[in-house]
Amino acid sequence: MSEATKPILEVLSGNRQKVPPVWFMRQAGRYLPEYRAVRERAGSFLKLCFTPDLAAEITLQPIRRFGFDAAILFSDILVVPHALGRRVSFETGEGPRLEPLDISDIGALPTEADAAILVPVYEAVRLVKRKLPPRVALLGFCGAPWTVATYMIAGRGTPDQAPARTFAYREPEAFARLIEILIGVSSHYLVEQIRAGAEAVQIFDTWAGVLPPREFERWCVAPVRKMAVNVRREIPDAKIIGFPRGCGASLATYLDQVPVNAVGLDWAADPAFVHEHVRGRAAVQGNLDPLVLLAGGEALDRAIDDVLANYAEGPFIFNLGHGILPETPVMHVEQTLQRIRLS
Ligand code: 1CP
Repeated sequence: MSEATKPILEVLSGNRQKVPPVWFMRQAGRYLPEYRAVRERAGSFLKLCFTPDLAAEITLQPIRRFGFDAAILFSDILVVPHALGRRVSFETGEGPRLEPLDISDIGALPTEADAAILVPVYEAVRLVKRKLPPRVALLGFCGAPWTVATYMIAGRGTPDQAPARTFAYREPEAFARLIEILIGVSSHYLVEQIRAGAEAVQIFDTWAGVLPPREFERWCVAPVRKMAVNVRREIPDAKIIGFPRGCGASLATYLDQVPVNAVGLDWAADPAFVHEHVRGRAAVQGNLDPLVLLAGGEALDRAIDDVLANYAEGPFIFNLGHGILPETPVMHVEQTLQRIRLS
């Protein structure tokens, strides 16, 4: 079966599918008992990311269980700082920890990733690709420079990204250097994932929504635009999904500047705004509230129907508005897929 017959790739080429293809952000992860079992045996999260057999196995788990239309490579956005020589660790139940970056560290950062560190990621892509059912597409990903920088500066996840926002106001030149390094390294990382077999890539800008418009343009829009241009210079028909989470009406600016094939919406997006500003320019992906997926029942059915009514008449990929929560019952994911596919 040729690549063109994979429903997600069709949508990314602008062709609406009668039954919208579906995948979920963080579809491989802690809500799955089979993930928890592998994670317990492996011990460390980074060991999962950098052991191709394990990363491939975890990537395939939600495909086997639910039959999603895309597999997303199991890894994390923070492997990039790790490959730039920053210490990264993942404490169970606490999230990631990095050594916080200060202004003197930025001057000393390498401008290229340690290639050997990322090789196992590309090997995992190759392994998954060989084992995927023919209709299922393989997605690669990375974090957008702004979002990755927020973790590098703060050393951890923060509720409002205050450390990076403050740093960017006080030290714009040093911050710009950090962003430029991340643009270069992340563009190359995506190109290598595609060369290894990823059929589309998603750029996660999870914390795009905390910036005022001027900063959003400087630290989110311009860098992701440069990344898309860099990737397409190497791979002209590369399929790119942008996910500037929480950016509200600034989505129009993002789409003016960033040449993405699809844009991921969070659950707060306004359908009328999306119709006016997104339709005809990019496919839509999203945007079920992860909390309604967790809650289940009739509220879930109603929310699925709303998402379909709002977006499925154009090129559309069904997804969540952000990652699946670890407490989500597996049954609710099954309920969702059944309802979409009967629609
Ligand atoms: O087992 C564990 O304890 C680790 C939990 C976990 C998992 C399963 C983390 C730590 N990362 C992941 C996998 C992951 N992360 C994927 C895999 C593919 C998938 O199934 O979707 C992806 C795409 C990511 C991307 C990622 N990591 C983002 C962007 C998307 C998003 O959800 O916002 C971000 C912000 C991260 C950082 C990160 N890594 C892990 C956690 C818990 C976090 C968030 C930390 C925080 O902000 O507090």
